[in-house]
Amino acid sequence: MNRDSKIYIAGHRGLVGSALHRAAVRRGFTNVVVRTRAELDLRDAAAVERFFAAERPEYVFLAAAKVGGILANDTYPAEFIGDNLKIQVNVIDAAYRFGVRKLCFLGSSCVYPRLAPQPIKEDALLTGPLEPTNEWYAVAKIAGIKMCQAYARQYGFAAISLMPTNLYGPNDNFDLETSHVLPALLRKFHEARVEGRPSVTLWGTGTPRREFLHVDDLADAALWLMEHYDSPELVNVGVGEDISISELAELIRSIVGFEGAIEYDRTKPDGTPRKLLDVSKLHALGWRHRIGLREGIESTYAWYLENVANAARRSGA
Ligand code: GFB
Repeated sequence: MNRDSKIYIAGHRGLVGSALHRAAVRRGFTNVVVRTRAELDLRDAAAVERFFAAERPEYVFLAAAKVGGILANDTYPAEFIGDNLKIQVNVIDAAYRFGVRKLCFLGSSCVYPRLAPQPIKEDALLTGPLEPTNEWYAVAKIAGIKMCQAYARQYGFAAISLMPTNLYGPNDNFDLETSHVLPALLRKFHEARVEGRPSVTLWGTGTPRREFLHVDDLADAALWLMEHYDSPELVNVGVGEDISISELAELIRSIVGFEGAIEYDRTKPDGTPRKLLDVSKLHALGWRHRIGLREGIESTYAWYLENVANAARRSGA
């Protein structure tokens, strides 16, 4: 990619897309195209067609998706499969037909079987049953991977597919019903401290293990792989270490400064017991993450205070 190449970032207001946008601008890319959801509904094939015909981007990062935490996935299966399939089919097909030079597709570590051997290698894809709480999202993402591979095989279309582990950072969703665990815990501990509550209730048992990558590291990896990797075969993007949800809770509690008790609501799902990616392929290619978990959570908490908690207080909400 040249610094003046036309790059379209689909989903630039989301966690991943906004990080890609920041990273692209920081690296000196001067011709980045974005559209809000109101301007371009990516589920609308005709609208996507018109956009690609008019803009003719050279590179595409497909970071637009219907996403959410364990409960949102379980509650809205129709949207998690339907919206994601539509977005992917429309964008990948239009990108090929309107001459995009290369596309970066973003999947998820939940595409792998629920009980895949840990750490999970890329070749575990489609070797076993999926985790039921997120199989709708996973099936859509697997279809996206396969669509990229089919277009590569039949048409020679250059598409890479990255499988990020659980992500966190600025512009995350902090809604307690639909968010992922890390932003949910930041908010729960923060509000409990501010309101002087005696305890915080988390979901499940606290025993599942998860791996967390700061979204600025993911954006850096995606830009780097777009320039250094050229194969439709998957690449895992993670840190190579995981922690239990109860350990994560202790870490976030200490960062936020909450001194009360932690309780668990065992009626809520745990999800997959463990989801640690094998990142040896990524390391062999030459990329490693930089942001440590404590440092990343501290800066995300600072972002939350400035942009969500204090902003709500300032507006009287
Ligand atoms: O991040 P999370 O919602 O999704 O939940 P997954 C991770 C773990 O944290 C689960 C526990 O064991 C939850 O039960 N947890 C504890 C909580 N307290 C909370 C809380 O207050 N909120 C939330 N959200 N979780 C998602 C998939 O799975 O991972 C998506 O559903 C996607 O499809 C994403 O792949 C990366 O890690 O279980």
